[in-house]
Amino acid sequence: MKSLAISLSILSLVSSVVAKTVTYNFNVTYTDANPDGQFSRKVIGINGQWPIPTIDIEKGDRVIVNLVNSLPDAETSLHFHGLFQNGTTYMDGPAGVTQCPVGPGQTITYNFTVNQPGTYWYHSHVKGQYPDGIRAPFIVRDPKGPYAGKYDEEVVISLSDWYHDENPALFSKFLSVGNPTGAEPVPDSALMNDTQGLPFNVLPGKTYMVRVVNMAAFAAQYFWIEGHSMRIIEVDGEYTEEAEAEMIYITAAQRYSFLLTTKNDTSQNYAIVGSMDEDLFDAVPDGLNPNVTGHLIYDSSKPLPDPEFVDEFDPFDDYTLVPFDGEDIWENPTYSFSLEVLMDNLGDGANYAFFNGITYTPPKVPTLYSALNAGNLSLTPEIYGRDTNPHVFKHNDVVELVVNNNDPGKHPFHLHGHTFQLVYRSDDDAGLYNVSDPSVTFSQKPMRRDTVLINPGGNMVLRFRADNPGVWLFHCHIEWHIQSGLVATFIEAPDVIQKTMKIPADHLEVCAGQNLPVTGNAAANTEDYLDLTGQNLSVPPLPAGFTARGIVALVFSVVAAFLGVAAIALYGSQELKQKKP
Ligand SMILES: *[C@@H]1O[C@H](CO)[C@@H](O)[C@H](O)[C@H]1NC(C)=O
Ligand SMILES: *[C@@H]1O[C@H](CO)[C@@H](O)[C@H](O)[C@H]1NC(C)=O
Ligand SMILES: *[C@@H]1O[C@H](CO)[C@@H](O)[C@H](O)[C@H]1NC(C)=O
Ligand SMILES: *[C@@H]1O[C@H](CO)[C@@H](O)[C@H](O)[C@H]1NC(C)=O
Ligand SMILES: *[C@@H]1O[C@H](CO)[C@@H](O)[C@H](O)[C@H]1NC(C)=O
Ligand SMILES: *[C@@H]1O[C@H](CO)[C@@H](O)[C@H](O)[C@H]1NC(C)=O
Ligand SMILES: *[C@@H]1O[C@H](CO)[C@@H](O)[C@H](O)[C@H]1NC(C)=O
Ligand SMILES: *[C@@H]1O[C@H](CO)[C@@H](O)[C@H](O)[C@H]1NC(C)=O
Ligand SMILES: *[C@@H]1O[C@H](CO)[C@@H](O)[C@H](O)[C@H]1NC(C)=O
Ligand SMILES: [Cu+2]
Repeated sequence: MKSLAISLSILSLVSSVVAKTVTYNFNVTYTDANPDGQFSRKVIGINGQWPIPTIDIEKGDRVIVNLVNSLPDAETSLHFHGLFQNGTTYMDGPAGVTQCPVGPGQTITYNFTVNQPGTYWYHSHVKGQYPDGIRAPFIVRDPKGPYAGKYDEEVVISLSDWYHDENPALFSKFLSVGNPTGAEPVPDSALMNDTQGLPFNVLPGKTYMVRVVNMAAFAAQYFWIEGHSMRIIEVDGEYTEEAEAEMIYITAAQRYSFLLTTKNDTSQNYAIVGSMDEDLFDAVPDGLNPNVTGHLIYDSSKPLPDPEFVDEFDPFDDYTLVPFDGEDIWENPTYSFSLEVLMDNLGDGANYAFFNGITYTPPKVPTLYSALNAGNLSLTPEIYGRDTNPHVFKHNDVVELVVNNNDPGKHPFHLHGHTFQLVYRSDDDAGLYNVSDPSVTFSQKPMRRDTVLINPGGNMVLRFRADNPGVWLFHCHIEWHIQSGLVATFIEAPDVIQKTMKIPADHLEVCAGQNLPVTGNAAANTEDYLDLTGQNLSVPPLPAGFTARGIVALVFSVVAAFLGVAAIALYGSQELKQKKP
């Protein structure tokens, strides 16, 4: 007993000595890159480099990122995807939510400790900026974790999609009357570790822990390694019981770690394949290669094989994963609500995304700053603005969130500040969640993760504990949909935030430097928090009786005025082909 107590106290001494501060100085600048070998373009880099650095720390470390925005013409910010920011919600990064956007020439410091092991990533959380290059893995090593000692080496592989055009140009075409069906821009290629033909040199008879991060703007990928199976041990920072998979499906923003044991035989090399899910694309452009290939190289003098043809994708189902800690379903929710997903046109003819009829529109004051200054009205959702889609939870509520996907598309939903339990997920086209349907059964040891795919026309039930006071977004991680409004704001225990947190001075200076208000409700009204006059609102709806089909007709007539009848026939047939049934 005594020697155990002593060794435990030595252990805690050692770990407090080991925890260190890791400082990154990031100067955000434009540079050029050609990662798919097809097209050189302007990208957003850091310190003149692209790809930008992978953040690589150990559990318990403090991270300091001193960020300078040297983009002459664009705002920025950084979000550390999957990190709970427990006690530091103001370091979470989304502009208009927990901070002001960092304007050209401005600086900001992110300063937080990380007590979660696992595979994460970081990216800009301003408009649709990260697909222009400002995204990279964020690794938190865990030398004392449950799988430590079960592998010889760990290695990161990032996946992403890639556009030749810059986001602002793609966005203005996407969210416009010229695109009334809301067809998302299709990526030009897929990348693996920001390149194609990635070599992964391995030794025979070893076990690697491979951390895969999908940093895509849009596309999920099927991922597999020919001739090898993967033993999944972590998703989105949560350890799982070991689960064997031949192929995984990894949405934008998800992460998987798996153990890969190499063969003893070095006579052959193997393809590593990522294949973008083309179901996500309304129309697949001619000549698109959805695949990216790398190689597991045992012997560099041997050939690098082309991937074999796969005629049906049959990926591992993440609903079957079991958390390593065996945590049971959180029973007896104290706050239950649902979010209804829909895509539709607003009065400007563009196609927007909605939760419960609301398309997210940023408030004038970052939501966290309103929460801090609203006194006891901080518990009243209305003060945060109609179109931020606010939901207020009390400290330690057990929250149950039902999501009904009334849209024929797949969406990867992400919650900041938490992992949620995926207690139920329907198949495609199951319609609305029905609690009395006897075929609906909940997982008793549901997997926890921070990003989850909802099936087309299906539904799902998520649960989490409101044990992290802060302001947290819930949104689709397809950047096109975050920009078209598929976002809700969760304000968690604002009364506790008021008692325990203070916004760092340099964050407030970012706002002051741009004359952005930091007190008041969503409309920046400081006198009466219940008076929302002047709040930012979405574009008003279409006049009654006007339908999406009417918008298509309207577009054709506008085009006709410019181009004449022959052009309309051509344009019209293209648009109609793109429209989903
Ligand atoms: C950031 O990079 C730009 C472009 O290289 C340079 O002009 C500027 O001095 C740098 N700023 C800092 C703080 O390093
Ligand atoms: C980071 O935060 C810690 C804890 O609040 C503080 O002691 C430290 O001075 C901060 N460091 C920087 C560079 O802001
Ligand atoms: C992928 O890139 C990361 C970050 O640069 C690097 O640490 C890792 O080793 C690369 N993976 C492979 C298989 O080369
Ligand atoms: C590789 O060789 C080792 C040692 O001989 C053996 O234990 C192991 O099972 C072999 N692995 C495979 C995949 O055959
Ligand atoms: C991409 O890979 C899939 C799966 O093997 C295959 O069906 C498809 O033909 C490949 N596409 C190209 C352009 O190579
Ligand atoms: C919200 O209001 C602010 C301040 O008036 C304005 O700068 C911003 O463009 C508005 N945003 C939207 C989306 O309406
Ligand atoms: C909020 O506080 C004010 C005064 O500080 C008080 O008059 C009012 O009753 C409180 N409202 C609630 C709902 O507690
Ligand atoms: C929900 O399921 C119950 C039991 O099967 C059924 O009676 C009821 O009609 C369903 N409700 C809806 C709205 O489909
Ligand atoms: C945040 O920290 C508190 C203790 O300080 C803990 O009870 C809670 O579970 C943590 N929440 C998360 C999401 O890490
Ligand atoms: Cu989406």
